[in-house]
Amino acid sequence: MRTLTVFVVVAVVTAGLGRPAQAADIPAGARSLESVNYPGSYLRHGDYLGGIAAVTAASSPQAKADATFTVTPGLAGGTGCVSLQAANGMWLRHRDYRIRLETNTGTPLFLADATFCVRDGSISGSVRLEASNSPGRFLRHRDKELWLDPSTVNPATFAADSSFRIAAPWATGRRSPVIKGLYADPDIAYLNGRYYLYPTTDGYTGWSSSRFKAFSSTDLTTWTDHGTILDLGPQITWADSRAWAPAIAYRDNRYYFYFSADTNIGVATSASPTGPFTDPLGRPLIAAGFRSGQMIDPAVFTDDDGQSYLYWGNGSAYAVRLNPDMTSFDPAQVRTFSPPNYREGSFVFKRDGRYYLSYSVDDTRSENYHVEYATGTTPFGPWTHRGTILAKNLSLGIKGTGHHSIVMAPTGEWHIAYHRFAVPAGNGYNREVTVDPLRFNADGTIQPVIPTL
Ligand code: FUB
Repeated sequence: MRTLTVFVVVAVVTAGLGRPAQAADIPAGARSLESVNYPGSYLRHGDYLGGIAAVTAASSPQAKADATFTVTPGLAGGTGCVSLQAANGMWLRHRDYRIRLETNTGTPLFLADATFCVRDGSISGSVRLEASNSPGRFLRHRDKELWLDPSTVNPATFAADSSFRIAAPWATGRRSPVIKGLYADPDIAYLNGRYYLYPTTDGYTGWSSSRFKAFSSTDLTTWTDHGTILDLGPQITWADSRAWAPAIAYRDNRYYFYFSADTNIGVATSASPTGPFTDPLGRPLIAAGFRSGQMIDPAVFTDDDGQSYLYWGNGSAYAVRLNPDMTSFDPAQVRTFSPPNYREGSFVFKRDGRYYLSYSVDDTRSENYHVEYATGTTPFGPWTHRGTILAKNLSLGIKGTGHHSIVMAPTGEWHIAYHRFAVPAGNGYNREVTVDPLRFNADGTIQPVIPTL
């Protein structure tokens, strides 16, 4: 076996050195990188370290995913430089000259360590990856491990060890948008052992969609499309358009679907989280003009005592206790908040006895649309502003990150669903939905979300 390996190494390197190298390039998107001198072995990660390993059609889905990376423009910039992102959102970077898989901390050092400039490989069609911040050091395999090494002795062997053929991806690379197509304003919930996403259907100038859809998943990765669950045209008598920003709630074996329609807020009910939903009121729950600003962007929080609260607003944030029927409230009890920079998209959740109010800032058509939050001791505050938790990342082409919702998994981990401009060519009317981890510091404050592709 050892003899055969050595023969393959020598044969490929010799052949390679005789041929002109091809212009170095790796097209963006999902790719697998095959070792030039170990054909059938691919660049991969395992236990958060880089290496190479054999992958075949019979390999496990995990092995295929570990050998697949999404190639993006270099996080640190640079012409002809790229970064490689794994399906879990982490990036290949070098640290202490070892190639590792780590979460983007956003520091200049991380961005540079995760950026490699593409050079010609040892044979036609292969490439080498030179560290953007360590010229002369290349990503190479050594004893099946990936290191960032300079060529010292035996340049031919080194060139082969650091050369990779760009192959078709063994698995799907980029995991987002999690629901394919143009959607925005996702409300995420965990109901009956499944995650559900209820978004705005996007892709219409002026946000003029009339239909709401639902999606569900067991793993936050593979989502089932349940189709249209409410269509304003035939189903709602008092509005036809601008079907925006829904929210789901559950009480006593019924599901309550709150939605914006022509800048009113309505509520529809169903026995199933995927509908069909019907309008029990035949009128808005909150009519346009009820308070200042647009009556849009409902969100529901249910406290440990079973009391549900409705939040909504644009320009000002409003909240009120819902009556037990979930379809009415006392208008005299509506509270108004003015958190700093508040625009819209309120969301409230509770963790370790503390209430969190998060919301969108700026205009959804701006690349600067982002999410800030505040904490309080009751569902009505008073609120202490804590700062930004989610914002654009231009090095990844991620813009307009906002209108979010938050869910806790059965494992106790938290996730944030939000929309961004569709990557790469979207805007405020062409948005897409993704989900990323939400992490907390020991003092209960929220760590800035690391947006991933
Ligand atoms: O999707 C239409 C509107 O854009 C939503 O109601 C706002 O929150 C903003 O995301």
